Amino acid sequence: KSIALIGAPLEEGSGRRGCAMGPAALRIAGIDTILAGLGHSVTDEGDLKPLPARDLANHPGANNLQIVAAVTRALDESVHDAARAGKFPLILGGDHALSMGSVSGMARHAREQGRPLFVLWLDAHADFNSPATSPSGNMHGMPVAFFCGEAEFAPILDRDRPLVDPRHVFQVGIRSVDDREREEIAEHGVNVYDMRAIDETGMAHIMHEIIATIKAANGMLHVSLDVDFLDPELAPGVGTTVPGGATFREAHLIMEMLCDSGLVSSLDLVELNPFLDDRGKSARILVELTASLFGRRILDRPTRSA
Ligand code: DIR
Ligand code: MN
Ligand code: MN
Ligand code: MN
Repeated sequence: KSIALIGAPLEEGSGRRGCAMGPAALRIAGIDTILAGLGHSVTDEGDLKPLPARDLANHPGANNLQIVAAVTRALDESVHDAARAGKFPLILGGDHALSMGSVSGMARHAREQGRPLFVLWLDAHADFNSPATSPSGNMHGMPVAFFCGEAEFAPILDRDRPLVDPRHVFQVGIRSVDDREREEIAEHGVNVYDMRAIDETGMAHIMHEIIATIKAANGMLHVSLDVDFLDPELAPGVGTTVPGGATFREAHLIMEMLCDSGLVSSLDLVELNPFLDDRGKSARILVELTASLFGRRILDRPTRSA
């Protein structure tokens, strides 16, 4: 594969400092060399330059709306451009608000290809708040509502909505949901596999189901990996840890099965806060998981699971 690394050092969506150092930490952890070592061609586009967003007024329910919108507009363009050039956009975050831009860029690309875009959201949180419902005003808790079509977000990016059909969104690892989010995800028909579902049915079963659905629709898949999807013992470098997260093997299994599926077209690595990390541990695990997605395997398997 030809992979484009796009740095998005956004931290203004998260309500605290530190995520702006995420792209640097992922580069220091060696993301380019590990992917090149797997036989891929990697180009690092450097860090994104935000586009103007001075048309937007401050909003009491959406902190730092201007800078989040400026990054969204820039990322929408660069992700779309990379995908159209036949590259795999790999976004080095940055807080989760950046997924407004990456998903909209890929949604545009998928539409031009005549294929539906699916989104796999690996996160402790549903990120389905809006300026009207958010308890915090932090926009990293809003990207799923953004691309699932909440009208309030229209001034950020002028597009046909929804950008992604909410029934094409799969959330896995969820264990912290606000009251209003609970209603919204149910109303929109988002597919949610919470931690209990993982405990009861197992990750392999869940991933088989998701992969089969996307294959049947000839879809493309965007994967968005929030560090807090992982258990905090494994990955402490994030501002919003929630106990009881995914294990090392559950996370790698997802990536290994996705690799075999051949469906993944783009990836976000988000919410890494190196200021809170333990000696680069969380940055390293993100890089290792990315390697599994791009073909690193324990042993070759003669028959690949569908
Ligand atoms: C909470 C926290 N639901 C909010 N969200 C986080 O502020 O909207 N998302 N941490 O990753
Ligand atoms: Mn473009
Ligand atoms: Mn998130
Ligand atoms: Mn989260």
